[in-house]
Amino acid sequence: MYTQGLDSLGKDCLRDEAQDIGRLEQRFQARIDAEEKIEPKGWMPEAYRRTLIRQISQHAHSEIVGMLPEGNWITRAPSLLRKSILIAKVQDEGGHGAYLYSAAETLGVSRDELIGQLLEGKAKYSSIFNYPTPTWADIGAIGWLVDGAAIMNQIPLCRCSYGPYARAMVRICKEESFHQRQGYEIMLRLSRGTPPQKEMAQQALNRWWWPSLMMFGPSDAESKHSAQSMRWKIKRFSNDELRQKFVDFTVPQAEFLGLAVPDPALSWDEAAQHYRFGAIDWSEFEQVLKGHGPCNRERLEARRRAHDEGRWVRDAAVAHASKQAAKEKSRAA
Ligand code: FAQ
Repeated sequence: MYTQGLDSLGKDCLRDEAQDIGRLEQRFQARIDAEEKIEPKGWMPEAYRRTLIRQISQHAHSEIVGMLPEGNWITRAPSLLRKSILIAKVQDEGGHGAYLYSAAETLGVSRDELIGQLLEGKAKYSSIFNYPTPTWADIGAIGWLVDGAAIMNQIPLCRCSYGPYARAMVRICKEESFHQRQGYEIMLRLSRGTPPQKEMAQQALNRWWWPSLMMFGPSDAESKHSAQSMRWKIKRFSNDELRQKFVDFTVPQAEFLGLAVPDPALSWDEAAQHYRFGAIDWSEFEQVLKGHGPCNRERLEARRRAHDEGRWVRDAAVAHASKQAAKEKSRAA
C-alpha cells in the first residue's frame, strides 16, 4: 500500500481545527473549486474518500473482469496478427486494473481487501462484462462500443479532482483509444466482407448497443451519487450527458459501416443537434446489477478460479521480495 497516513501538514490541520470539520470542509471545497488536485496525504472528508474508493475499486474490478469476454477469443482469433493484437489489448486491460488498484490503495485500503470484496460477490463491476461473446464480431463490437463508451466516460476523469486517479486515467485513455480503433477496424473489415460477415457484425451491434448505453449508469434522475460527485469534481458530466455524447458520436460511425443501430426510435433532432433515442430497458440493467445477467455467475467463477490458481505466483513473488530484502540488508550491514 502506498500510504494511509496524513503528512505533517494534514496532522497540524487536524490538531488545530479538529473542532471545526465544517471549516475544513469549506477549505477543501474551495480547493476543488479552484481546480487544485487533492493528494493522498492532504485532508479530505471521509465521504469523499469513501466515494473514491467505491468508484475506483469498481472501475478496477471492471477492467479485470473485462478481460474475460475478450480473453475468450484469444485462442480462436482468425489470424496470428489478430491474436497478437487481442493478447496485447487484454493485457492492457489487466494493466489498467493494476494502476487503478494502486490509485485506490493511496486512499488507505488494501488491494487484497478490494479483491476479496470482488471474489465474495460484494463489489460491483461494470454491467457490460456480464454479456457473452459468441462470435468474432463481438470482439469488434466490444472494442468499438465498449471501449468507445469507456473513453467517453474516462476522458473527463483525467480532470478528476483526486490526483492519483486523474493521473492513472491519462495513460488508460490513450490505450483505450487504440482499443476503440482496433475494434472499429474489425467491424469495418466484417461489414465490407461477405454478406454472412456483414450479418455477423450487425448481430454483434444488436447485442452490444443497449448494454453499452447502460454502461453510463442510471438516468440522472436515478443516479444517487452524481450530484455530490459533480460538486467534488470527481465526475465532470452526468450519466445522461455522457450517454448522449456517446450516441451522437457513435451513430455516424454505424452509418459509415452500413450497419443499423437497433433502435426504431432513433432520429436526428436538427434543432437540438442531437440524436434522440428510444427508452432504455432499465429492468435489464437492474437484473444484471443483482447478479442475474447472462454471464454474472460465469465471470465470478472465472475470477475465483484465476485467483486460486495464481496463488503460487503471488507466494513466489513475496518469497522473492523477502529474499531480495534480506540480501540488501546483509549487503548494507
Ligand atoms: N454497472 O449514482 P450512480 C471499461 C452503480 S471500464 C454496474 O450513477 P456513480 C474498460 C453504481 O456503481 C468500465 N454498476 O453511480 C474496458 C452505484 O452503485 P453503488 C467501467 C453500475 O458512481 C473496456 C449505482 O449503480 N468504468 O469498460 C453501473 O456516480 C473493454 C448508482 O449509480 C468505470 O468504472 C454499471 N454500468 O456513476 C475493459 C468508470 N452504473 O456503488 C475491458 C468510472 C452505475 O451505490 C474491455 N466510474 N452503477 O452500490 C464512473 O464513472 C461511475 O462510477 C459510473 C456510475 C458512471 C459508472
